[in-house]
Amino acid sequence: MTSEDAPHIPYSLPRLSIEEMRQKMDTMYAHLSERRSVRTFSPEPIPLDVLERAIQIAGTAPSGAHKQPWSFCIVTDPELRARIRVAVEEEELRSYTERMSDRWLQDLSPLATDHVKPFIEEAPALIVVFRRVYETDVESGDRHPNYYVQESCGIAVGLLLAALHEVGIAALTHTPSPMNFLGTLLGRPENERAFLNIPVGWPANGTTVPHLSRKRLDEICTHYPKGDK
Ligand code: IYR
Repeated sequence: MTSEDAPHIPYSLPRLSIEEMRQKMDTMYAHLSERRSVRTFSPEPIPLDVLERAIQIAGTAPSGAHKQPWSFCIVTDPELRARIRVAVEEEELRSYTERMSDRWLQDLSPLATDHVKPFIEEAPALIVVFRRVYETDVESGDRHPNYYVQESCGIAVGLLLAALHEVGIAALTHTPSPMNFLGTLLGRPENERAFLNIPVGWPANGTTVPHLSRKRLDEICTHYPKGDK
């Protein structure tokens, strides 16, 4: 169904050969499977226009009713990052000592994380992502809801991470909790809630990552009917 005030326009995609599809997928998988969360960054500045381009890619994500309920803040200001680090470490200390269960701490132990977060100051930039829970009509001041905001922002961040990885920029999806202080420190509007803090940069020399493996295809994919392939 189309409506008169929102006309639809023609759309098509290139039709690849099956062999080309397989090859492209294999190449993309080989490349994306090299993506890792990194916690040690070189302080070298990254060109901001490259980060903006990655954010533009993130903004192509689908979203509930096309509301595009996301805002991305690029934070390079060292003084601001120092303040964010203090607030982050205060919350993380409480999380590690009071909020997280023994089971949670045990699950995290292979990652060797703790409440100390030097990457907030060492990485050349933070991309702080906010989810916009509603929009305010400029004229009437009325509030309009956004839809599937978590899902929409999650997809956008997935695209952001893939875009950064494409050009060799490492990232960490950091989730201090609670993280309301990010909205306060960055002076964000009332309709925004911090979603993720993403330090980005080149990995520091000597960076190591935990030796993790990913689930096999048959562990994450089920066919219906069962025998189909
Ligand atoms: N936010 C904390 C704890 C943490 C939680 C999960 I789940 C992780 O995958 C990693 C860390 C921190 O950043 O240390």
